[in-house]
Amino acid sequence: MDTLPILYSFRRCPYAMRARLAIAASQQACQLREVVLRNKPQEMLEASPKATVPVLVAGDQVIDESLDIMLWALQRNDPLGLLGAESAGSDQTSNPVLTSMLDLIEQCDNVFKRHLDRYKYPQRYDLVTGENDRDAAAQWLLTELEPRLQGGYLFGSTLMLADLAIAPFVRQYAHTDKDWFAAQPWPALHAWLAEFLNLSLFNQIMEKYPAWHQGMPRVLFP
Ligand SMILES: N[C@@H](CCC(=O)N[C@@H](CS)C(=O)NCC(=O)O)C(=O)O
Repeated sequence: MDTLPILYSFRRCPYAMRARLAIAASQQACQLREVVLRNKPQEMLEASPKATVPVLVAGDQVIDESLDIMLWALQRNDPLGLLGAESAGSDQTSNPVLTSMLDLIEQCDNVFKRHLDRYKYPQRYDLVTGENDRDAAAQWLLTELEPRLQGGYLFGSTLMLADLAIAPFVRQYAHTDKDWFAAQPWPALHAWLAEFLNLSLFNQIMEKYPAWHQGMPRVLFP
């Protein structure tokens, strides 16, 4: 068990959620270390001085970007075909679906996330209200996600990497003002988010764990 990879995680962080989703989907056993962001463990900071969660430590390898953790896990084992059917064990660049998914995820992490933060915490950005950013983020949801979701998921009729990588951020957006979100005429997006929130995979990764400290019993994940 000592050799199991260690995942530093924070339950409510959408980046950590996407990492946990991919690790759970890949059935890769890890030791989960729940982090308190204002009191990060020294062991995590030594592994990754950039000090964001999630961080995965697997032997000598330290992976401290959530998307890289997803790819690491799913390239080892992808029983749900989340990377695209032909990708198992193959070169990422030869998988056009994966390339398109990575492009959409990059837009989420750059364009959508920026507006999400400003919508959720306008005072941190010296804004009187977050409404302009709420609307700019909505524009991205409408033009980039809603049309794609006609098949049920972002890349067709089955759950894939992009759904797991993006849904935690849309969840955060929806929860910022639930009534406003529910009133928007976005049927496919509403159905997709509701289904994501109902996934047993999602409920599994939202289990609560006490904050980790050296010496406490290991928490096996998933
Ligand atoms: N690009 C990073 C971003 C991770 C990130 O920003 N995580 C936040 C929590 S949601 C964090 O750890 N922030 C540092 C802090 O709040 O101290 C990734 O994809 O893993």
